[in-house]
Amino acid sequence: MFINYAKESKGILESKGILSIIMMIFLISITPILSFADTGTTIVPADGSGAPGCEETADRCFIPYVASIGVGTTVIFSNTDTVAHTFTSGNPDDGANGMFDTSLLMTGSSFSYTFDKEGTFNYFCVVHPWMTGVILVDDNYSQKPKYSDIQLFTDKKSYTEGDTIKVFGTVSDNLGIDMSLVVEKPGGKIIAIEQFNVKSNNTFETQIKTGKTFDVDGVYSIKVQYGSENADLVAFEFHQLTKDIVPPLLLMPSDMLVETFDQQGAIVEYSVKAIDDVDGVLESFCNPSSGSMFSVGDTMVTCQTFDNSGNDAQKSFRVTVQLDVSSPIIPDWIKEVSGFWCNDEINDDSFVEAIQYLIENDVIHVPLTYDSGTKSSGIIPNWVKNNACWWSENRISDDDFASGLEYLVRQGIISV
Ligand SMILES: [Cu+2]
Repeated sequence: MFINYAKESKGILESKGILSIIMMIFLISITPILSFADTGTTIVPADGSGAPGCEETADRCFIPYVASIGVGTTVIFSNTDTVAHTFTSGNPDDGANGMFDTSLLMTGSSFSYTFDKEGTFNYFCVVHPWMTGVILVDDNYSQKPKYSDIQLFTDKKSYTEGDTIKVFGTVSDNLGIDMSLVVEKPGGKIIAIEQFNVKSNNTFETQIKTGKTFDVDGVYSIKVQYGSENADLVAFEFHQLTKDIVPPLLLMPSDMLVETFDQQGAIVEYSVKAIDDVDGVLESFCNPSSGSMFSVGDTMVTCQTFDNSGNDAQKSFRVTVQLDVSSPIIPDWIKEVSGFWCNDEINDDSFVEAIQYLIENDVIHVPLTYDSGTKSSGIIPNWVKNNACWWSENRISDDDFASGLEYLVRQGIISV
């Protein structure tokens, strides 16, 4: 603790020299300044009090400015500042009264004095007369309630993994002791205990990092205890980050049967969708891809998708491409019907109706494609009509015309 350090400081100084002085200034400058009412009181000069100005601050030039102690308490005057000061009983106007005097106290040095009688004792620094302080010695000091109201806050009401909880507040009276803090998780189990200083301006602050001990969601509480009697409580919610461990779902087509006249196989189009409980609709990747050439026989199409948390799903379906060895049978007089369409004597719908009628009644035989998985726009492409025109004029073969009809079947424009 700070007191012990101050008591030993002279010895350290004498034995270790300059390096120790530098070390000690550093240590003292980061050591919080407290008064310990029960075990003794330490009074220090405010940092930089060698220049005027501290007398206008809330803390004044000696900290604490007013030290309340009981009879028999030993006060330690410790020079934690970077310049020499004196702690001299009396006041700047009347001068030293001879009760106590540290004389010129160098940086890092301390001086102790025990107050044996009640009274109000003023003191000052001879070198810097704007520095004044008061010591109140009270015979009943130990019987006084060591009680302080506490106001306790957290910077937020809700936290999640990785957050730092800022805890801060004020006390009505500085008891000169450490404040203790306890964090409880839902169910009341203590997961953290900490001790920290109350500052000389009656405020306190500390931080709690949410770590592995924050392992359930719910309402956590922070309790601070200050002195033997008083405590305050603040609650906050904690939620773990939600982790997506559920894989996405692939929505697959049924197995497909495709007929073709082409010995190379058939172009097969299909559609695969993927959804995820967290990420919504996802992209999927299939091999072989939709719209590629499938050779005659069975092909397993394997599809895969990933959600944004790296969970994956994999599914497959079968595409069977069947070679239709029979040649398309299209009676010659159908050319006449194609000619009607070509010359706009019948419209698209009538042509489709005619072809459908002839397929259904086995007058025309074309390869069939089941469950193509694609939705047609219902519009007959120009090239199909061109084919019909050319075929009616004997400019293209029956097979070429049949491939146009096959396209219409696959698109669902002609249903069979
Ligand atoms: Cu001084």
